[in-house]
Amino acid sequence: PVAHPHTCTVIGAPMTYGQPFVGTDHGPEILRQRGLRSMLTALGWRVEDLPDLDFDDATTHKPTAGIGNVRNPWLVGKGTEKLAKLVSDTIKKGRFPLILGGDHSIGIGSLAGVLSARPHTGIIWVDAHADLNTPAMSESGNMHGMPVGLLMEGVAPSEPVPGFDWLYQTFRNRLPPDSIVYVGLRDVDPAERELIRDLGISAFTMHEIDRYGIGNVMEMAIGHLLEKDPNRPLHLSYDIDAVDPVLAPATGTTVRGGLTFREAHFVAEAIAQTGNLASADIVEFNPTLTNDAGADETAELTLQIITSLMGKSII
Ligand code: HAR
Ligand code: MN
Ligand code: MN
Ligand code: MN
Repeated sequence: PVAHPHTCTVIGAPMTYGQPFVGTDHGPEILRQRGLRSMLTALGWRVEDLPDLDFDDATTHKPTAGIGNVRNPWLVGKGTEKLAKLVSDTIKKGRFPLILGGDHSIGIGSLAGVLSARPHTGIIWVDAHADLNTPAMSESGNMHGMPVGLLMEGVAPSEPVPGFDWLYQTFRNRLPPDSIVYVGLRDVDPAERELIRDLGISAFTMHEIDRYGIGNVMEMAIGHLLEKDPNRPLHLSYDIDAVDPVLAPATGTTVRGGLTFREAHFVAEAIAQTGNLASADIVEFNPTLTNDAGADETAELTLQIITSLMGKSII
């Protein structure tokens, strides 16, 4: 089964400002060089490949430093505004946005765009981390730890972070806590843990994956999102650090004890098989943080995961 619709718009989102390292900006170009387009074509997709978004032009006219506890809010804010508009427009044209990170702060733009075009979307967040921080909660100030927090109903700050006025004007839809499921968590901040418990957010951590197996976990995760509406559109946000760092070393915040090779693929295959997947991002690949072999291996794995989520089945 192939995910729908049939035209896929590849959106390069080479963001680095949501975390401390350069290098995540090379993700889109490397995946393209390794044959992303032909691989999508082979799966039956018509591909619209856009030039990467430019996230550097904001540096010339806005303050770039941290504000309060948040690092690079203007740069992340202006960049994710562009992404939100593009994602929303792409969906309204009936196309499948495939968003290539970049660090996970781009999730602010993806979620805002998806929720604007299709407010009822269910979100699958595959990550070692919950990314549920708000500026007030965050211990690091890095915005790649905040995309879910900034978009969730009842969690999002009532006043905009500097650079995020757009999120309080045109893109005001928020995500109800029961409209997201986490898969693969293993490094959650105390304040995030408290929110997950208090709001009853559905979370399948590595513990549940060990306990029930990835097959049952994906059935429960997808079941949670589709129980009221089997036709509900789904958005997948896949942080490559969900995968065990032995397999995916080229990423900024590795945490041991992650998804195995097959678990990493199964997650993508199970979501593709629903037929409901309507948009996706894959983020946090950083080829500069390890040796060449590690970067190659991570790039190849990322490409294979994309292939699986875009509909490749084994037979
Ligand atoms: N929770 C920590 C923070 O907010 C670590 C976040 C690390 N994030 C990512 N994204 N790589 O998942 O700073
Ligand atoms: Mn640049
Ligand atoms: Mn993440
Ligand atoms: Mn992560």
